[in-house]
Amino acid sequence: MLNIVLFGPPGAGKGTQSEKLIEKYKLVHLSTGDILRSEIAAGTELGMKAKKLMDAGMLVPDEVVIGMIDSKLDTNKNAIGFIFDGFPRTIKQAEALDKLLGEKGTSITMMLALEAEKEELIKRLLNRGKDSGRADDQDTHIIEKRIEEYNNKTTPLKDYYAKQNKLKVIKGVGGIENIFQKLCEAIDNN
Ligand code: B4P
Repeated sequence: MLNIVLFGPPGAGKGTQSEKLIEKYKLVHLSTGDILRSEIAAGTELGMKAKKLMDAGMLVPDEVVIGMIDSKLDTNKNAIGFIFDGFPRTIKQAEALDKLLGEKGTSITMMLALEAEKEELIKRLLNRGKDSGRADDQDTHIIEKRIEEYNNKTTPLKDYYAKQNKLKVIKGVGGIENIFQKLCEAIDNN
């Protein structure tokens, strides 16, 4: 199986590049952000709890997102691989993912880490906020909180995957097509 963790700060291009990668490599796209937003849209209890945290730019509890991924892995038993977009975001989530995949006889192939400067991230997210209706994209302070959460809780994952020799860092600035080509090269040369 080809199992990719697409990694990066909020606005780095994870969602954007996932769309292109799933089309080319026929992988199943698992975005915890998208799953949480669909729970919010459906008005579930989980969604309502998550909304408060997401609107404040904070991470949702590990148990919640781990449970969501567990059930999605079960409903996609015949997949040839997965793109994990926005998951894992903490060491606890990464350890849980390794365990879940191990139980299914597979593992993470690589982490592709997109990098971009804070100013660029804020600009992109505020721009998306004009149309997306996402509360977390419309306020500079909330965006800064999301970046702070990323710096504190999520960046240690780079070391986690580097120690397993699975980390590939890609510059996430420039044309979307150009970044996509760099991601494809990293996958094809693996
Ligand atoms: P996510 O939905 O994962 O979203 P994101 O990090 O904000 O954005 P992404 O990186 O996918 O956006 P993209 O650059 O593609 O998370 C939202 C919230 O959900 C989190 O804050 C958290 O509360 C919660 N959550 C999700 N997963 C969780 C987990 N595992 N644990 C705990 N909590 C979790 O797009 C941004 C914009 O940039 C777009 O408008 C795009 O068009 C533009 N763009 C992309 N590439 C560009 C480029 N090269 N040049 C110019 N613009 C570009």
